[in-house]
Amino acid sequence: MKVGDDMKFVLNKNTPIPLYYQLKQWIIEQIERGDLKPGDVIPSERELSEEFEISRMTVRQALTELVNEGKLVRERGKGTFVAEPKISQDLFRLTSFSEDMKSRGMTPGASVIDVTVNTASSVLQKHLNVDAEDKVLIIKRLRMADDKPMALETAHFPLSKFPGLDEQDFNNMSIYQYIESHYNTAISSASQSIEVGLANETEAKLLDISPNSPILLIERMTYDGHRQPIEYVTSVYRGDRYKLYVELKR
Ligand code: 16G
Repeated sequence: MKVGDDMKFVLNKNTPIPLYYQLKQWIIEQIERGDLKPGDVIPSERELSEEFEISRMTVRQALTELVNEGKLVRERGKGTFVAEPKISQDLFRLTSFSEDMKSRGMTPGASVIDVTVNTASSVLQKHLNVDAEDKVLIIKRLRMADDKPMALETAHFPLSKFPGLDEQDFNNMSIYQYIESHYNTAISSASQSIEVGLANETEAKLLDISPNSPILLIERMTYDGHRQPIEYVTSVYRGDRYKLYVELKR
């Protein structure tokens, strides 16, 4: 932010548009134009109120709304910064995390937290269409974009359908790509539900957010070309880094 220019003329004190709102819009414009970049520091309330010749209350209202809307982040003892932009997930396209991140010019990452093979619980028998004695592979991974944690995924796969899948190393690799190329299986469709939640201590630590931060809880069932279940996943996405996008027709 170019403090030092004659800021007081940026805001128009002779219109009915509230000053806090004008300041807020001005900051949004700076972000959209790229004059303010993710991680840039925002001057203090005192500096802004002096530059713009407005009260600190007015500055605080503008900054607080921008923090609440996720455009700025406040770090205690450090200051207020421009937030990383949110990743918009298209709800009508079935993509993998790796494809999603690559299409945005980011490097996808995966760090395995836990891998287990169990007999199918009654819930998994139903979801994956398997019997009680069938084995299910459960993979818990932290997903990253450019090395920053974005989501926690717990994926369940029927091992009878994918023999040997449990022997793979799933760090930094695409499971969808592996399944499609090694098992002659097309990942064709999925059904998904999305809910809002608050991060517990463990999730917060892994995702590098504060406990009780807003998160998106996504549950997905993925099917092959014959509408046979391939995967059941529960994921926790960072609410400060994700937004959901749909194209509507009428
Ligand atoms: C996405 C899927 C998840 C899938 C993963 C595969 C959602 C909510 N989840 O994150 O079901 O397991 O992609 O990604 O979209 P990969 O091929 O990069 O391993």
